[in-house]
Amino acid sequence: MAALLLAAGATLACIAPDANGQETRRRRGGAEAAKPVELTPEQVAQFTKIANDRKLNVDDLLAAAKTYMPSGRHDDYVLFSSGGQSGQVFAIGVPSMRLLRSIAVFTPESWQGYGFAGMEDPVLKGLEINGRPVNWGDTHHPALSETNGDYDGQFLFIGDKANARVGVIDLRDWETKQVVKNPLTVSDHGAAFVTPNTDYVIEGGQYATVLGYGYAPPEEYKKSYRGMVTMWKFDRTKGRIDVANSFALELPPYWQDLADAGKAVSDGFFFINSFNSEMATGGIESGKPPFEAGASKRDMDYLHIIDWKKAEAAFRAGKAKEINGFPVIMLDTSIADGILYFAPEPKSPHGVDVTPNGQYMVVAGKLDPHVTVYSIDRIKAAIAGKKFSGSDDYGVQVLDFDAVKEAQVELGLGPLHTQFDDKGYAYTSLFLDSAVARWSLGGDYAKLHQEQPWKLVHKTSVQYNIGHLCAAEGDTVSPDGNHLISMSKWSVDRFLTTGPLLPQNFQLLDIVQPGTTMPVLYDAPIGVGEPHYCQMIKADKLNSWKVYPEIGWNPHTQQLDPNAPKKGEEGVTRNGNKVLVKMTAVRSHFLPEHVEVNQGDEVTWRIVAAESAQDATHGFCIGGYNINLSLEPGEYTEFRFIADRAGTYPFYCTEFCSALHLEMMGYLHVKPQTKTASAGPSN
Ligand code: CUK
Ligand code: CUA
Repeated sequence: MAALLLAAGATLACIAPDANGQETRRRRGGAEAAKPVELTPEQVAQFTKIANDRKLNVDDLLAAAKTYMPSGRHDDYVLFSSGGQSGQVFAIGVPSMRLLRSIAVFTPESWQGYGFAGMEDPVLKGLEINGRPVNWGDTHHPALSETNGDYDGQFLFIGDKANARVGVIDLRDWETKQVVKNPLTVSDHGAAFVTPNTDYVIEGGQYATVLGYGYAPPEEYKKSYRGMVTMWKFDRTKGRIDVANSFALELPPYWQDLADAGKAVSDGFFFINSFNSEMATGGIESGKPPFEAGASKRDMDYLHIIDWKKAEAAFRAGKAKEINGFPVIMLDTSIADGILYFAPEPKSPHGVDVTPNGQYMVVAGKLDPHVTVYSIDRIKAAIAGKKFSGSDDYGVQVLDFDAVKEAQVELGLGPLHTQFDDKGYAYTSLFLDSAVARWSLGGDYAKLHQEQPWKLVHKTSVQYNIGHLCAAEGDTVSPDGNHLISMSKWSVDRFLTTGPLLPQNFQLLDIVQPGTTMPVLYDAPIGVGEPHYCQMIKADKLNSWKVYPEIGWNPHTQQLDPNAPKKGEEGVTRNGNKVLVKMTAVRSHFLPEHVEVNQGDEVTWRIVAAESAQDATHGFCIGGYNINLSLEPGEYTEFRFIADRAGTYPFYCTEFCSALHLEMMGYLHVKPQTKTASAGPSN
């Protein structure tokens, strides 16, 4: 029996992955080479019966045919979505809408092993704020790295609104490498957005505070509170944000909202919409107008136009002032150097999105049924010609609205965010209408479509209350224009009830046909967090590793680690009360299988997954010590802990890796300090 099991284990271990791979390839090849479908009368009858039994109409059948992925067939796109308050990022295949992976960013996640590698987990350490572990995040806006304004598939950034942090994910292994905390503000909103070559990752603020974690009472709001935007320098070779070469700009205490970088003709600028230029300070409890009223009084707020190349020059010229140890270009410098201008934007807008050619900036009305379109040519001309309508309370010059405005397009109630396709259309989410509006762009885009420029073309209802939307390659210089995701926030009546808390609803819309055809094809419930934004990249742009490049690879340094134990080096050594464990993991055993330490020892444990077959992942956990690792093929991990509780601790592999996976275990023996002490959890 044992021999049989061993044989089975060996079969699974050595042959199965290859056999699976071959099988998959064969099936895919078969599907690609398939003859054109011709339905026999019997098959038509079968379809008709199924459709009628399941109450499906022809549109439903078409939607199914457009989204169904046969087993083994890969999706065309990957959607990287914010996981909202889960602190994670989700990767979803499009058009099938299948969840491919979750990536822990601001919230440790035990399956991936992130956050459960003892005291030295580098990403976990990065979550500390002022010495306090802050192990969650409110992820909002993911941003794929770009080269020449096109997604390059190398990195993904995402902002944490609650704690003003930016996470960096390396798309070679889809793991979080770095979390940076903004030293100026407690929370943010306009993160993350990248410049067209990912020179900088933009993190805009939102709720104004006293920069650098300062204090002032609300009566001193105008004098002491400030907004900010931070330009995080990205080092592509290191795959890390280079904090030492990053800087921020002080902004008036309006609530900066979303950002978008200019591209092509507008490269060198970025744009931030804002609200609460009223500088309302709320106070409903003492009879003052609540924020929701006070911050929506004025007819106009300010689109922030920032020349980041000039800002970079000012920073390099030493013109920044340090706040909480971080360089900040103060408002007077931004005004004097022509870094910052404002353009009026109607009533508490939301979102600013730059068209693929970089020519136009679209700001959605939120409380106004229009989107307002600005042109970079007009903005540049107005700055050069000094066409100002005045300045704000802080001396920032405000460009004349009519001089910079290209068009206003009436779309419906609650416009929020805008995306683009390859046919000269823009798509705007309408929160209150619960619809996606398709409208026609003008200028150079007018020749791509048959519509009148700057006109609403069509609205498709979504269910319900859409926030962001996302088109295929929709933030690049060349969007694909076939799939669009509606990130619907309410899903009442769409799915089975899951208690009082319902999932969000990602709805897939088909935007291939121009004009008024734009059907919803698929509803995908998202039962984790309230995601805000996502970006969709062509799957073949991702060059992910199938296994780590070498056995002994350290994912934090992305290189072979000199400390990684090699086969034959396994064992336990001691130096005083410091114990070093060198371990390898290979189907289906750990070596060594017994590790003996004394209570109170400081244990450093080095473990390598000595595997090179794709998906031959092991786990490693020690119950009671809060340790769980994911050991992907080739991966090396070091973790440390104090063996402060005596007892006998089975450690085991947490991934079903072979037929003898249950046997892939061992014991950590922690010998009690004194002979009288009893071992175990009751001690
Ligand atoms: S915000 Cu969520 S719907 Cu944070 Cu991008 Cu507009
Ligand atoms: Cu290794 Cu289960």
